[in-house]
Amino acid sequence: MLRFDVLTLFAGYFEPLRTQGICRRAFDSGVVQLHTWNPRDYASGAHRSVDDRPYGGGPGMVMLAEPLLGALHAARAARAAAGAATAPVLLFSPAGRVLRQPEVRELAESSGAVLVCGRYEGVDQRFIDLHVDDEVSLGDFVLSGGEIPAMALIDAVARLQPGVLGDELSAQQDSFSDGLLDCPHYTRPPRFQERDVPETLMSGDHARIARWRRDRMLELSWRRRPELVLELERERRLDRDDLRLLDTLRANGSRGGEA
Ligand code: 9WO
Repeated sequence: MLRFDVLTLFAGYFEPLRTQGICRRAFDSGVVQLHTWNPRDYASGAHRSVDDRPYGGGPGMVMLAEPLLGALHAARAARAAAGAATAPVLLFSPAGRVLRQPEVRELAESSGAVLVCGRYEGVDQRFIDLHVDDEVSLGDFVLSGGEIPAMALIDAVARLQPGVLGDELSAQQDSFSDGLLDCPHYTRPPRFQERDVPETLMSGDHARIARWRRDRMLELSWRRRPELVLELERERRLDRDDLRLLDTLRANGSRGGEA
């Protein structure tokens, strides 16, 4: 069972995850569990402050270490009481390592994680140094808090749980399942604004369709994310047909651009 304990000042963000779409199924069936812990509940003083002004001056506020530690201890105790295995503590920040699907897959097979959602200008560095195992980034942009990255991570692992996607195969067939971008998809009608569905997809020839899809994955990945294709090539994970197409793509000199 996959259990997430989320340290957040804004537990309400996570409600839609429990009540909508694919993730809802994961929560309803109990294969994924989510518990939120509000640092404010572990704050001391009459004002129960969770933030204070930064030493050294400057704009904004910094999250206090103590209320976060109180929330972390409560989360750890609850996990232990529930018999859940110890889990890594992850903090979402653009300074972290960018999350990729192999790590998502690893997390999906684990017992979960404690997710720390920062707010304001950031978290007191001593809490990070002493209690955070890994910093996780979703990319080079700045948000107002770690909640949305936490939701993204939970969604990414929830959909990989057995029985959560209606069609078990679709989890395997998605972008990145094979280290490549996904191929284009088409549905009815056969003609839309003068554009026809690619003839191969209407042919009923399953082998030809599979090869067409694989070629489109390679072609799209080569144009937009050549490093993905080069990684598969290095790891010898391309078959002979893949390598033949790759030769053609290289000859056309279309790497990197959209030309
Ligand atoms: C912000 C930041 C910016 C540049 C370099 C390092 C940084 N760390 C943080 C940080 O920890 N920010 C906290 C969480 C508090 C402010 C809002 N936070 C946040 C997380 N903004 N953006 C993210 C984030 C997380 C993962 N992927 C992209 C953005």
